[in-house]
Amino acid sequence: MQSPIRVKLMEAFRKADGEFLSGQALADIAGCSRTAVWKHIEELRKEGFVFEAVKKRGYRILKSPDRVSGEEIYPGLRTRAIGRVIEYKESVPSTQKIAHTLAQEGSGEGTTVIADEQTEGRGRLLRSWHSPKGTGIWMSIILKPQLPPQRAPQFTLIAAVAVVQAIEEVCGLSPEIKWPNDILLHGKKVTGILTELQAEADKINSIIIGIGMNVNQKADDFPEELKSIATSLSLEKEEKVSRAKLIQKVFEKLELYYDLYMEKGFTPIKLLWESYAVSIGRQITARTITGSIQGKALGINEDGVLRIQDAKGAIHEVYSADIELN
Ligand code: BTX
Repeated sequence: MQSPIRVKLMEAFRKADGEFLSGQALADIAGCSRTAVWKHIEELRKEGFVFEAVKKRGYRILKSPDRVSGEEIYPGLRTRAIGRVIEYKESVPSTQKIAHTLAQEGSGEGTTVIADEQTEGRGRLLRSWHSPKGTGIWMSIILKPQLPPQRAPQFTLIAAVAVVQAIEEVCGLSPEIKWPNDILLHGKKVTGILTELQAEADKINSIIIGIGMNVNQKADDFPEELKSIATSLSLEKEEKVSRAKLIQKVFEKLELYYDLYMEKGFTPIKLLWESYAVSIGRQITARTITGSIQGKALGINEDGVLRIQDAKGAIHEVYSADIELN
């Protein structure tokens, strides 16, 4: 648990947005003495925060370390449920595993596991997800919609729209979506989404949305086999990106579209998703576990299933596959 004084101080600094706050104002906001404020500021300095202190004006933050614990994310977070409880871990095998356990143990909707590093990050179909320390966003969000399990795949698409819009707003970049779960920048993967389920025959207990975002990796941080297919936001933007700010925006967008989906159904999400999809209208090859299908991607149906028309005019509905643009 973070000290409540510290949380209040961080919130005040976040709101001040680089402006000075006097020692007295900080003491009033945090409900403590000015000496206590000073002690907390000294502690924060040791952790990598850079403060400017000026007589009669007070303190302002010049630089914050790029961290992803609740302390950085709670201040200023404008959501009802998503990200309101954050389980932060420095290094774990996979945030998905922890989120599954938390969901089973009864953690509430919106609880999110975030790690600074994953040593066994997972993709779909037992593939691995490269999740090096201090560079990306590796997180798993628990949702508990009262829906039948068949609706679960739509959540990958809801999350994809949320991630694309968060990247647009925070970084000013324009990502595209490759069905079903890849977010691309200039044709290279910048984010992957893995949606998993805990369910009974007729109802979802929990959906675990795993989001892996490459944020501040340099080209050399990627292993050889990923160099030609993966990129990071900072490589594309050519400057460092605040992971905490981006996480907040993903939470806000995800909640917005989750609420919209629960209220109005999948149609508005489908329209948005299609507006970002790179594969629609193109010739593609879809490799499924049972074989490959070649043809034109027509779009997705109301369940989020990809529709492909082959050369003979037959229409195939694909639930899970890897897509190659021809
Ligand atoms: P996917 O199966 O679509 O993609 C996995 C493939 O992507 C790998 O086989 C590899 O080729 C490539 N890849 C691996 N790591 C990266 C990377 N960092 N950037 C770009 N490409 C990569 C995608 O699965 C779903 C990924 C979800 C990851 C999150 S992170 C938080 C949560 N915890 C966890 O273990 N997984 C999820």
